[in-house]
Amino acid sequence: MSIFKRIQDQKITIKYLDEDEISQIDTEKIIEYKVLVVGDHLVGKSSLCLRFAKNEFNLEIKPTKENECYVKILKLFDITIKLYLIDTTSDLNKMIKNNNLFEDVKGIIVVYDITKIKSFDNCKLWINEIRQNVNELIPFMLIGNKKDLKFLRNIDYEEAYEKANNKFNCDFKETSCIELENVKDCIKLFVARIFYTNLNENEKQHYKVLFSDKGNDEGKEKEKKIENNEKDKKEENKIENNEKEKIEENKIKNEEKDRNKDNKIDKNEKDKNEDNKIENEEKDKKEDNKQE
Ligand SMILES: Nc1nc2c(ncn2[C@@H]2O[C@H](COP(=O)(O)OP(=O)(O)O)[C@@H](O)[C@H]2O)c(=O)[nH]1
Ligand SMILES: [Mg+2]
Repeated sequence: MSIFKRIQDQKITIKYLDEDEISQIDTEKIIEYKVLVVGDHLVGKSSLCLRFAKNEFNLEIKPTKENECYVKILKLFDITIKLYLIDTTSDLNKMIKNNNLFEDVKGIIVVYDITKIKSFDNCKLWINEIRQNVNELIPFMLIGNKKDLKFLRNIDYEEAYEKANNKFNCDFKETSCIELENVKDCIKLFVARIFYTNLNENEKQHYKVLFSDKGNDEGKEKEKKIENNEKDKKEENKIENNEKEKIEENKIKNEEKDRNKDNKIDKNEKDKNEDNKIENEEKDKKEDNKQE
């Protein structure tokens, strides 16, 4: 089963929801994933979180003194996932002593800098130590960051890929926090991995065709069904919103009409008053003339 391949080929889409879409979710149906981002100092853990959560990049980013949490809501098939990405300090010893940190963790992202050999070598340490503190089924992902610094590269893609697959038994990607979509795509893939890892046997049967390359046609059909359901729901919402908009528009139009009517009546009154005034003045003048 190749989750990554199917997502990369755009056969599976994972979408980040915007504020509007989030407000329409049934909160009871959200599943929550806590993911830790770990690795050596200066490899780009905070930058990765910042790019993921706010789509920002900052060359002058400050060192992380306390663990920080970034939240994002994603949609995978008919599932809504609330992802808590925890940006950690770069202190492995301190981390190991903090039991709360590993509670309910669903995945670990280990980051190194492709220009710094030591940060890559230390990944073994990070992975081995953390594996002793979390459930053995929890998926890990290795990320080689700063891939934009091509001329300073010290770790080959192939070398890291091979090590991730054969030694660490985890997924592998390279990222650059300077690029716009790259980090988000990478984290989406890991979310799909966590999702699949956490399915029970029955659920696996249900989602297997969606993830598997073999069941392409059946998978596509199922995906289409889900997509159509989503579309129908959206269409319903759209119609409802259109109705609401129309009612609002009519209300404004009627108010406008009423105001115009009032103004017209006011004007007529004024005109009449003005006419009376002139008439009276005329009369007065005539009276004056007569007296003279
Ligand atoms: N060129 C480049 N610089 C990066 C990238 N990611 C982070 N940096 C820079 O690397 C430095 C350390 O980043 P930071 O996120 O604080 O690393 P952390 O200590 O692991 O959290 C900062 O100056 C970042 O701007 C990247 O993808 N490319
Ligand atoms: Mg940091």
